[in-house]
Amino acid sequence: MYRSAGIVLALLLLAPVTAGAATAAFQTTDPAGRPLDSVVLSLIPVARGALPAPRPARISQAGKAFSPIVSVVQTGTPIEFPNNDTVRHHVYSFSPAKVFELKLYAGKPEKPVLFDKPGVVVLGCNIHDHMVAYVVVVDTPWSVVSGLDGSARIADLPSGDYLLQVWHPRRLGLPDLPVRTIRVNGELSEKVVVELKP
Ligand SMILES: [Cu+2]
Repeated sequence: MYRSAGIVLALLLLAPVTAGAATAAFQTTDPAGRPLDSVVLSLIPVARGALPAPRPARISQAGKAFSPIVSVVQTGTPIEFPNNDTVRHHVYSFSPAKVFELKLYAGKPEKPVLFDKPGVVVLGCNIHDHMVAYVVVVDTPWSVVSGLDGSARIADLPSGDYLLQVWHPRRLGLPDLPVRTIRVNGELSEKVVVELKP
């Protein structure tokens, strides 16, 4: 009696989490099969429905470097740029997807910057030429950046058809990789090979 009540309760608790939500696991490598980090993987739903609202993001500066160096955000995401260094930074972008500058500042700038157009945004600092970061802005909340071991996963993925878009900082200036269609109706595991500039 107690046991069956427990099982019913467990099923009730599980149902809302698993209903139509899968996880996509990716393994990214270079053509030689070596794990590749910093690969941006985006699953863009083919059927355009209402998407969840973008969640705020953050790119901080510490040790005269951006962190993270590679980000992917949904179109419409506000990004904060807190400066954790004692020196001041002057963050800017000339990329068509987002032209902006945060003039010489310490601490946290007053307002986040709204990334409102899809595309690749290259960030720099006027004071420290070696500082660089990349923000990939995509029309989907389902995206991820691969880790040092080349693995990445996207959770809570509703069933349906998606376009898999792939990007890497060392592909700047190269033609976009072909977009692949992926059907999600359960757990998914994909290998992704990325050719880089020599
Ligand atoms: Cu700087």
